[in-house]
Amino acid sequence: MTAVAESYATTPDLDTLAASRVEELPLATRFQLGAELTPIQRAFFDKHGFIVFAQVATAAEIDALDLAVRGIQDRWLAEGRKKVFGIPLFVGRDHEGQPFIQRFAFTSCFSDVLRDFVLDARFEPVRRLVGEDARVGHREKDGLVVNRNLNVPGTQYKSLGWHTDGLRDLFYLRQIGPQLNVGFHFDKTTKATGGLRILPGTHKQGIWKTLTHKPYFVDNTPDPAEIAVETMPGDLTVHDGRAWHRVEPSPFVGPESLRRTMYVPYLTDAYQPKDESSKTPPYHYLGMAARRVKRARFELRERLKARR
Ligand SMILES: O=C(O)CCC(=O)C(=O)O
Ligand SMILES: [Fe+2]
Repeated sequence: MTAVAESYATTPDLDTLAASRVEELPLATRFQLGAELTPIQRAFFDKHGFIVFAQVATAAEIDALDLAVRGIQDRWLAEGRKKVFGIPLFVGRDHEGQPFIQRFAFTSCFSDVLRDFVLDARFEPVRRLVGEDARVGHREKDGLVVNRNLNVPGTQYKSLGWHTDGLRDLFYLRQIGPQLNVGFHFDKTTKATGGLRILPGTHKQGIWKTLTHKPYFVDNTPDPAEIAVETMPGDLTVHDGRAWHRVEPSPFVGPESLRRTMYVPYLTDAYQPKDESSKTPPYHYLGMAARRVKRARFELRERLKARR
C-alpha cells in the first residue's frame, strides 16, 4: 500500500488516503505532487516536519539546470567573484584540483533557465504550502541556492553538522518562525551514500531544545532517532527549518560523491531585495573564517607533500 524508498515504488492511491491514516505510513514514504497538496500529504508534513515528492523534474530538466549552473560557475570563476549580493560563495576544488563552486547564491538572477524552472506552475501547491502570498525571493536572503557537496581533498563543503535554520532568526533577534526549505535534488542519495538527515518531529520542539539539543554545526554524528531523506534525481523535498537536520558526507571520494541540491527561498515577510552593495550578514563571517582555516590546512598539507 505504501511506497518504500528501497524500491522507489509509488502507489497511485497513497496520496488520497484520509489524513487520519498518517500513522500507518513509513517515514520513507514518497508522495506524488499534484495540483493541490492532499490531506495525507499535509498531515505527514505536519507530523514529521518533512516530505518527499517523487520526481517532479525530468532527467532532461535536471541536465538543463546542471548546465546552467556550470555556466554560472564559469562566469563567476572568470570574474574572480567571492560574493554575490553580499553572500559568500564556497569555492573548493573538484577531483582534478580545479576550482569548484560548492555553494552558489542568487542563481536565478543569473540564469533564465533556473528562474523559469522554479516559477513553473507545477510548483504552485508547494508555494502555497508556505503561504498563499508566498513569493520566490530571487533577490532576497540568499536567493536560489545551489549546493554541490563533493568529497575530495580540498573540498569546502562535503557535509554540514547538526543545526536548525532558526539560528539565523536569533542572529537578527527575531522570533524563530516556521521556515520551509524547499529543495530540488539532482542526484540519487540513499542512507548509505550520505545526504540529508532529519530528527523527525523536532520542528515542534520548544525554543530551549532548538538552542541546546546539539552543539550547532560542530557535531555531525548520527543520531539513533534520525532518518535519512533518500532522494532520486528530480525529487523535491520540503523540510521545516526548525527541525534538527544535517548533511552526512558521502563515503565515496571523487565524482561519485557529488550531491547537487537547489533550495528555493519562498518568502512571506516584507520585500527586502539585495544587490551588489548589500552587506554580508554577520553569521556568514563565521563560515568564511572556518573555510579559510580549512583551505590553509589543505594548502599546507599539499606543500608538505610536494617537498617529500
Ligand atoms: O543540503 C541539504 O539538503 C540541506 C542544507 C542545509 O540544511 C542548509 O543549507 O541549511
Ligand atoms: Fe539547514
